Amino acid sequence: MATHDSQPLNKEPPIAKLMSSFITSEGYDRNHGPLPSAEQLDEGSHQVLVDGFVHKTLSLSIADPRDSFPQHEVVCALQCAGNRRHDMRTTVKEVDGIDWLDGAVMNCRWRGPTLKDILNRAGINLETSQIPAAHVAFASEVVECEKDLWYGASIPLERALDMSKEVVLALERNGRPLDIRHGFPVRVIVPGVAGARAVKWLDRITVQLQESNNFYMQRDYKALPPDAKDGQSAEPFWATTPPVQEMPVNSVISHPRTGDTVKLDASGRVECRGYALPGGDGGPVVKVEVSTDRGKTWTLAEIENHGDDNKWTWVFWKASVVFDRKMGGTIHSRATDALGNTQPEDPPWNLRGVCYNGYGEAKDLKFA
Ligand SMILES: Nc1nc2c(c(=O)[nH]1)N[C@H]1C(S)=C(S)[C@@H](COP(=O)(O)O)O[C@H]1N2
Ligand SMILES: [Mo]
Repeated sequence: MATHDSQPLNKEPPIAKLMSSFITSEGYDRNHGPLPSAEQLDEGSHQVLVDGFVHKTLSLSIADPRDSFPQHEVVCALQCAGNRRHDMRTTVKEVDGIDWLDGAVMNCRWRGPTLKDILNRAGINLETSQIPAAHVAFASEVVECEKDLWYGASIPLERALDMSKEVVLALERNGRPLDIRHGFPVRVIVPGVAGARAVKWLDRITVQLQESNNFYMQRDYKALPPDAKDGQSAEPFWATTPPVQEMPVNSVISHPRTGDTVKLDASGRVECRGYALPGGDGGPVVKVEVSTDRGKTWTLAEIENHGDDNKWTWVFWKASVVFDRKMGGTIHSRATDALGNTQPEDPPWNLRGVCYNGYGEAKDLKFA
């Protein structure tokens, strides 16, 4: 594990371990405050309040979402918006934030009631014309965070009400009750959307007319325009830049890695591998290409068969590439999803280094 911090706990598995299975058992950890203790999270007494613009305020025990709503299962990638920040700071310029490599992502099977069913039980109390601008806010007041007294985020109400978006209140991860690290007893899972909105240790759901006012929604997790160069010049842009929601299409090369010595076979080939992620609602990933001549020509990679529903999941890919030693040892990867979203070569730099999705890259390769 690359541990970026232990207090709060922020760490990511090494890429080979992360990619050892399609469903991730040991994923990354991203915390803006201490992990709650078991005493702070008593399954018997934990309540989730549902309030705001609803006809009936609900106070749900943990047994309620489990026993009195249909359970929905979704396999999706959960990724920190800061995944690949290291690549933005090393290929473009310095950014502000934890130096995540490409392991701040996990692909898991989540299970619990849909947020839509919960909201329907409470009843949305808004005019039709108010719905497009409304948000559903999530909060956890269990522990104090570094920059706010609680953790919170929100998503557009329309996403929550659209069954095809599969927003769930997860009680289980990979067939087991959540563990504390990943949000026990209940967390939000919003497929296609930045992990920052997947509030752990959830205790409140509010239908409201504006975004969550939590620090991590308003003053963090925004792709600020390039004119925001430092803390001071960023000031006016926090209010005018939307919070990150959908994550961009992406791919990374897990083998070989930058600086590796690779063994070419008799025909000058080497096998490379990696993962790819769809952009927002655009999944599944339908194409991954690799290039050893800095994007002049591309070779189609083979996408592994992971079953028939990969709308929200990552996919693993592999390709055998021929090296022209004169071109030097660099491989790039580029993913495209079903909606036609494709990785750009050089996405715009942003101060917080979020949503980096430039071509996947393994460079400075040496040949054996
Ligand atoms: N209550 C709470 N929820 C939270 C966070 C947090 O610090 N506190 N971090 C968020 C962020 S930024 C991410 S990327 C994911 C990380 O989830 P994980 O720790 O299960 O990997 O949880 C989100 N939910
Ligand atoms: Mo995150």
